[in-house]
Amino acid sequence: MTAIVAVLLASCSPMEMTQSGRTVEALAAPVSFTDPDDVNLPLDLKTLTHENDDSTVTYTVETYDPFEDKQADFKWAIDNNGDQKIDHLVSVEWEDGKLVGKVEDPKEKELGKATVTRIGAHALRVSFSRRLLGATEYQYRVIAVSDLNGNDEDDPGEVDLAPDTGFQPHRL
Ligand SMILES: [Ca+2]
Ligand SMILES: [Ca+2]
Ligand SMILES: [Ca+2]
Ligand SMILES: [Ca+2]
Repeated sequence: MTAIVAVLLASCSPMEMTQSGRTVEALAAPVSFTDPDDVNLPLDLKTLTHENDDSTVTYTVETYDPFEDKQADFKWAIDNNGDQKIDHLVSVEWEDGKLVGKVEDPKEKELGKATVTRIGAHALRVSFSRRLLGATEYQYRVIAVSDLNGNDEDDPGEVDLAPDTGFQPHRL
C-alpha cells in the first residue's frame, strides 16, 4: 500500500509543475511560519503568512503584543533570483496620518501600491499585484522596526527579523 501511494505521489508532482499553475496554485493554502518571542520591542514578530491567487500576493503579520497604526513599520524584503540580495521591498508604514503600503525597489523607487488592512490589535494584512514580483518563485524575510529613538532610521536594537537567518520561500 505504502509503495503504491508513494508512486502515485511521485507521479503527481511533475504533472502539477507542468500545468500553467492557475487552477492548482489559485487554491494554494496560506503558508505560515513563526518567529520566537525574541525582542523586547513594541513590534515583536510572531506569525508570518503568505498566500496568493492568480493576481494578488497577500502577507499577514501578527505580533506578540498589540500595536497602534502609527507604530506600524514592517518590510517584506524579497529576493526574486536566489542570490540573497534584495530586489523588492513591500513596506507598511504610518505616513501622513494613515497606514500606507508600497512596493519599492531597493533604492526606494515606488513600483506600485499595496493595500493595507488591519485585521486585529496584533495584526495586519498587505496585498499587492503579483505582476510586480517578476518571478513565480522567490524568497523573503520580514523586518519590523520599532524606531525607539525617533530618528526614522533602522538602528541596531530596533529591529526584529523573521526568519532570523535565511529566507522563507514562496512558490506562486
Ligand atoms: Ca519575534
Ligand atoms: Ca536578488
Ligand atoms: Ca531609530
Ligand atoms: Ca526574530
